[in-house]
Amino acid sequence: MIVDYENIKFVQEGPVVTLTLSRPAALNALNSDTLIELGQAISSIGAEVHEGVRAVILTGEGKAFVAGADIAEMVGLTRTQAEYFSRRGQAVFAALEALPVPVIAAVNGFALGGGCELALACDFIYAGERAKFGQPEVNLGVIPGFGGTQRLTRLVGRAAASELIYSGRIIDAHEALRIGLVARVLPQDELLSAAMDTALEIAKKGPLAIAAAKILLMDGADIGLERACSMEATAFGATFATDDQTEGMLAFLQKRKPVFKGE
Ligand code: CO8
Repeated sequence: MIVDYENIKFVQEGPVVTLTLSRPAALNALNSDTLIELGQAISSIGAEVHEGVRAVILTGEGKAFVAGADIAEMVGLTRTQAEYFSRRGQAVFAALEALPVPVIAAVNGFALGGGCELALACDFIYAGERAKFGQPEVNLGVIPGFGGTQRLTRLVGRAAASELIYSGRIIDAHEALRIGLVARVLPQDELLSAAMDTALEIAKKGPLAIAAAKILLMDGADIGLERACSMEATAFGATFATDDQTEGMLAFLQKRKPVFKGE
């Protein structure tokens, strides 16, 4: 299935939706229209999860993933408008993060500023060898505004995050791997197929289990270990109230592949 947006390509192949940011003349920079479309695409995926969407791949067309929020659109914003723009972007990224299926960022090129923040709102990042990451907002006299000060710090720790955010330094895919920003670095021409292979592998698993694990990974990171482990025990118990648990364990014992229904 292909859905038409102006700045985003939405393609569903079986259980996997690929969203491609496609505004190559501005290196896929996020302007208001693109953010609105991204929000619409995310809501439509959320509504289709029960119809069999099991994973999402987010990537960019051309030499950029996303080169940031659109500077030409931001230059004249008032203080109030800038805060509103920041909150609107944060709401879209939060909706992406809250999807009950994994989202893989396949970073094909520049992921700068809001682009790096968009990748950070995904569950994990695969980087092509030409990928570049950074939070260069201080070069423009501003700070990250789409969650970067928070998500980057939570992912790579305060030392690496503060060094990147204060210096505006751009790093390559291998350095991003070293600091734990990305999960894998791939040859450029294998990036999308590797993301698709992983997405299809995820699609074979019990979707309720994946959704439960995603909530625990996200919410558990912000609370104490004891409470987080307690949440895990509750969620673990809840998986035993699903048909998928019975199917998964019986299939193992009967030496066959499970057929999960998400029930
Ligand atoms: N916004 C608007 N246009 C952009 C952006 C952008 N972020 N990035 C690139 N473009 C445009 C260029 O202006 C250029 O347009 P044109 O051809 O009309 O002159 C076109 O894309 C191609 O770019 P370049 O010619 O610069 O390409 P290069 O290969 O020479 O350089 C770079 C690529 C290094 C990526 C360079 O374009 C660059 O430095 N871009 C800006 C990167 C940046 O600073 N990003 C952070 C923006 S701020 C941000 O994201 C804040 C997020 C939070 C917002 C909160 C709301 C208030």
